[in-house]
Amino acid sequence: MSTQASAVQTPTSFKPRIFSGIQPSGGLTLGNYLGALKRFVEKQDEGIETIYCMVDMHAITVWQDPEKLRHQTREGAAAFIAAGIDPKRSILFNQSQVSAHAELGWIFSCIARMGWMSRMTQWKDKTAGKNAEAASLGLFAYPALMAADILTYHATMVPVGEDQKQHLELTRDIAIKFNNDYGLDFFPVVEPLIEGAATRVMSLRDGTKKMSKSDPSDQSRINLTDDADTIATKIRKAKTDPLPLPDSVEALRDRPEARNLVNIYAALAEHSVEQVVRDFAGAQFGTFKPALADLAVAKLSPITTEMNRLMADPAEIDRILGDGADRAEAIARPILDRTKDIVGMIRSPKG
Ligand code: AQP
Repeated sequence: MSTQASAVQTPTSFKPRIFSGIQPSGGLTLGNYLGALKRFVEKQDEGIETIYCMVDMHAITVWQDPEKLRHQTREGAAAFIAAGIDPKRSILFNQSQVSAHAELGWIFSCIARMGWMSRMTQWKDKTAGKNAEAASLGLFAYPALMAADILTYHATMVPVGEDQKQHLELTRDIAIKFNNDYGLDFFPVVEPLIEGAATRVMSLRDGTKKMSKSDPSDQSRINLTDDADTIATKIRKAKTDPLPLPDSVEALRDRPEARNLVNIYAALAEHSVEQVVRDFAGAQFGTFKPALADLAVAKLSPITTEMNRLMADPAEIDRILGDGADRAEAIARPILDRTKDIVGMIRSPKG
């Protein structure tokens, strides 16, 4: 993909702006925290304009219980704030409150090609072994809506985990094709920001599978709502191999479970993987796992406590999301209006 990448470059006139989102399709996991949330906070603290979203319209591409969806959306917002997102400095809202996402999503569904969509590995993974004919049209079209989420703000950078790389390439292709089709430089060609030691946190039960909030096994993940004892138990029971930790990063290559735990340690401690390997060279998992559990509890427990405090006042979370939606709408609406003009749609003269 990205075959058209050289045709239209990001003009310097696009102001640096970050957009990213998380689906409230379950409780957030350590994977969401290390791959996304923690880095969202770093970007905010670097002083870049940051827009973050609970993407509830993406969540319903598979059926969600309505009460649970509302709860998970609020809980996800609480996780953002507890992890360090300041809703005054960043914009924090839920996607369905800003209709520009759906409107631009439709326009992009008409730009994206069926062939592009059917090559998406997430679509293939989520329908593997199932009847793809019975999957929702929304699940197939998901990446076009994701492109709209990003481009309705003219965002230039998107911090994500490794699993979203292909969707961001598709976002670039949609922007490039739109710009080429209409002969102008309207949408930026976004940069994925995939950084750090834990861009792909793996399941605690299978080091070859991504840690995921919708994995049927709760033992496969650490949830941001887990208490200290649960975190320690899950780490103690995490699948490993019988060897001690090696003295080089290369020696972890064919040991997916050991590599995953080392990567998690490095990301939580904010050390390099090399340093963690140096510190624990020759250690048995009986030594390493308790050290990892202590570190995970020290880093995650304050977040869980703050999430619980925030969740005691759901009306305040709704107020924060509503305020964020108003500020998001103010950025998105003029960009959507201009898109409609470019495409040839008549808008009300009343504006
Ligand atoms: N295991 C992971 N490691 C690193 N980053 C991860 N992310 C998700 N899982 C990991 C990053 O979190 C952000 C939000 O992801 P999402 O909720 O929109 O969807 P997802 O990637 O499909 O996450 P899940 O947990 O696997 O959700 P379900 O189970 O509902 O499909 C993204 O930046 C993602 O890269």
